[in-house]
Amino acid sequence: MTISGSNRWWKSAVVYQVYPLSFADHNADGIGDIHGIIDHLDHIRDLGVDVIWLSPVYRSPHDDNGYDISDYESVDPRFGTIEDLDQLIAAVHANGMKLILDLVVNHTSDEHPWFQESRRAREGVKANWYIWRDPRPGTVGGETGAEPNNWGGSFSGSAWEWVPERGQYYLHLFSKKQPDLNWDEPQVRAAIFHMMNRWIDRGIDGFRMDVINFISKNPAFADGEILPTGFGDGGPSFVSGPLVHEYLAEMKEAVFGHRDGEYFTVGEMPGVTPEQAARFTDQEGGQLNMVFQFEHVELDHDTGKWDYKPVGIIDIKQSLGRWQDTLAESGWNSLYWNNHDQPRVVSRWGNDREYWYESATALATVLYLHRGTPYIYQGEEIGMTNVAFSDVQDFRDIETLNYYETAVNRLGLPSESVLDALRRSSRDNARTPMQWTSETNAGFSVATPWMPVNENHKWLNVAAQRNDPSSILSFYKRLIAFRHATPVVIDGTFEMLLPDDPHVYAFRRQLGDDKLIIVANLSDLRVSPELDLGGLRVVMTNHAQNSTDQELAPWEARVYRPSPGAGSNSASATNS
Ligand code: TEU
Ligand code: CA
Repeated sequence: MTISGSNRWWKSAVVYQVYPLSFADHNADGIGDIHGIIDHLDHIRDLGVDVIWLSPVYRSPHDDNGYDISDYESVDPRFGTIEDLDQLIAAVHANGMKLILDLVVNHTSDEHPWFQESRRAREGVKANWYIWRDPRPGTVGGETGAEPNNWGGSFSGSAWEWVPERGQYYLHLFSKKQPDLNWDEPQVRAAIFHMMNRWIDRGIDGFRMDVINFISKNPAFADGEILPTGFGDGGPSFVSGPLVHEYLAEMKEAVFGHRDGEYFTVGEMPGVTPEQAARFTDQEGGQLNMVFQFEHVELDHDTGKWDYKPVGIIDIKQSLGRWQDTLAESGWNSLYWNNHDQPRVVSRWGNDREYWYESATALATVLYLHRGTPYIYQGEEIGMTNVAFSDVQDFRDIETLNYYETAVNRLGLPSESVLDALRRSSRDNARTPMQWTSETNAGFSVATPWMPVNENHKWLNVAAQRNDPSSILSFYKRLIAFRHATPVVIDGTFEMLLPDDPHVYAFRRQLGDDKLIIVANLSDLRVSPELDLGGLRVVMTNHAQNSTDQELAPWEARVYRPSPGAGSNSASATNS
């Protein structure tokens, strides 16, 4: 596989993420499963999607909903069997799409046989497969303060767990049931690459790689700066760490080097900078097709994800614009508002009350016409919203529940304000069951779902939107078709317009003589942006009355293109 070359099909692809627990339950046990996905493949195909990214379906104790894997080569019984997965791969291909699997190899489950063996003793074949460290000198292992350093884990508490059998701690950047693999051990890398090859041989088309820029840790394991949680920030020691490029280059060679054809690779990379991303995805020397960056989805975090601060349109434009600019010459962007870890964008940066349809479609228009590969998270295409759970019992996510416990019981914060933070920022906002119909359990399952459905499924569902030309779903279909049919969207340059306008998101895409001007009002006000749109006509809009007026209604979005016959110099935005 070469990242360079003319057949870069993934640049024009649109990706749809399926979170299997919450997509569709076929066998009536309340949990989404592989046959449920097969049942609904026509929905995904009819959207115009090219690639499905399937979140983990491997065997797992589900401490973190499958991101804690105890067997990389088998399917968890709650989702079905390996034969079911083969059937899904075949059905996806038969529908003209591709399938990529989640690759979670920064860590395994503590129930993985590799870890079970590693934890037994300091000697042995797998003794070095995880990251083991002695207690701090002069302390007694297992007691507070004896941890090898001050790092906290992503899901609250220390990043170290004591194992008496070895008289050592192991590192877990996520839950204590997710021990970090030791990538510095060559046998670990070989085992992972072997497993990846087996999946490619089974017929999948690539991987989404979980926290893949965390795999290489600085061996000093230095204390980190103290955060409001009271723990140290280990980030500088492992975010895009010392050998990450070498390890990913080795992976690329071992898994794809001997293959013809181009596979899809996207690395999830919290904390990655645009400059680093350009190196990871460089056409020539890069190791991945694209990365998921986190900058824009952290703009509304103050001291941390549970500490909200308002974000303005200007901030979002500055951030996404910088990513467009830095990856303009080499490298490639991925484009997302949502995934299984993020609150729903129509609730977060749209207006899910008065302007639900308008804001969902305006946000889609803006993002999906940037340069890069767009990702749609299940339910985004119908404008699914955050969920207003009134009780902590309704939440399921380990990050959410651990935070609640810590905030209320250790930090002593009032439970009502902690609940407000959960309602705003919890990952469970993304994980409520997919809303197929207005019927019981939103048509997701005939049994009681593993987590509550959003009450708004009575009016907000796929069935209600499928045949309605003015629905969010129909708009997504038009937007995706437009993207596929318009080369300037894929290959054109990107230039931000009106960077200082606090309401309007506007930009120009250009390829040869063709160009697009995208103008979207991301506010509840009526606004008149100062753009010269002479010689251009509206080719797409989310607004019922197709006005040629300069004034934009709240959340109105328009895509302009040169009128037929208009000279190529006659129209430009007044930006320069
Ligand atoms: O997420 C990586 C990650 O950094 C998240 O912990 C993120 O910061 C957090 O969800 C924001 O609230 C990946 C997966 O997408 C996530 O579901 C897993 O829990 C995590 O890795 C561990 O595998
Ligand atoms: Ca099921």
